[in-house]
Amino acid sequence: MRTAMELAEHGQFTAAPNPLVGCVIVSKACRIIGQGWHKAYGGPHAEVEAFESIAPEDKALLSESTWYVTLEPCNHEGKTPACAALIERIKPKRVVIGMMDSNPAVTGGGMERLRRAGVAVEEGCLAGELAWQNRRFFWNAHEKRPWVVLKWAESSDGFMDGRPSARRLPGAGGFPITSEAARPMTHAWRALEQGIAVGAGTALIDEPQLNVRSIEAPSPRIILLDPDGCIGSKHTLLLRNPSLIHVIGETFATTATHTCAWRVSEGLDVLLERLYAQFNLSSLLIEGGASVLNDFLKQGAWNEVKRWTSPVAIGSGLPAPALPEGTLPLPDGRASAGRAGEDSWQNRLHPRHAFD
Ligand code: AOF
Ligand code: ZN
Repeated sequence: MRTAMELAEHGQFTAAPNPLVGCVIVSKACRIIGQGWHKAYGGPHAEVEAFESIAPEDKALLSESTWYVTLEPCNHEGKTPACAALIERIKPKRVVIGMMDSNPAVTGGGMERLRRAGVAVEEGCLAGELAWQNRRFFWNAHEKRPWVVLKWAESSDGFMDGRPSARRLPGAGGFPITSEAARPMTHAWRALEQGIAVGAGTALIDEPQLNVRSIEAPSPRIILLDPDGCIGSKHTLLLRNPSLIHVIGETFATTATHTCAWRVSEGLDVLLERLYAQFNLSSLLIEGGASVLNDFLKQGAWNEVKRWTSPVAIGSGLPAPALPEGTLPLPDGRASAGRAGEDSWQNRLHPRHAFD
């Protein structure tokens, strides 16, 4: 199951909003004869990939095989046929399932179908670690909203930007806090989430690109939080990103193809529910600015914080948000802090995830 979990991780930049799923098929003599993972949304599921990886001369071993799958095999026709139907047809000896699928179209049904077909089914293997691996997927199913990661970088004395407010004007550009060594990790943090959101102020002042550059991975979809309609149609984020979602109050006009109507007074819970319902966004990285980050913190509308701290003091400027009280380290001994060059990072969880 651990091998299956490691395989599943290969889908980390491409599977969303689907879960990460891995599958290992083992012969009666305990030899791995097939393995696969769910590579991309809309593509073949892990079980199909594993089945198709089996060498022709090993096909005869299938009837006595054991399948290790990190998630309950699906029992529904989605974008691909039901994996439980494939396994039912093959009728292996045993299927070991990491966790039940929380998708209402599946939950328990896949397991039930296999049992009815005479396959021995065991469920609940490495469940704690798999719950973390698929935290976005399970959170989406239960809460009907994206998993939210707040990200910022601050100086050693707690500022996000050293300039006085009079110099933080449209087009002024970003104010780098971290050094070059932090870049690959910063970009991996972007690639891990399906959407990346910034407020109108950051879009206007920093003119960020918000894409993934220093690692090989697709860029997340941009969400521009502009409830007061401050961003004109000529802004480069709008011009360069046809998939951008412009979150804007109903009374304002936009040239964006994808829009989400929202007013600040409705609160962030409503925004998150709307983004999930309209765009099936499984996760969001909130990149700033400070007031947007503070709003998410104040309203408790977040799951993880990822924060860089540089060793350099800048004396004054825009205060960074405070890390809330009671945040938790990541579960199962995963690193919740580390360094890249001179900069250090922290990754903390919302106190509500204590069960993890
Ligand atoms: C599996 N194995 O590898 C994955 C599963 O639209 P579809 O057909 O791709 O179905 C997506 C749903 O299937 C997803 O919401 C989840 O319930 C399940 N994912 N199931 O047996 C896999 N990725
Ligand atoms: Zn499936």
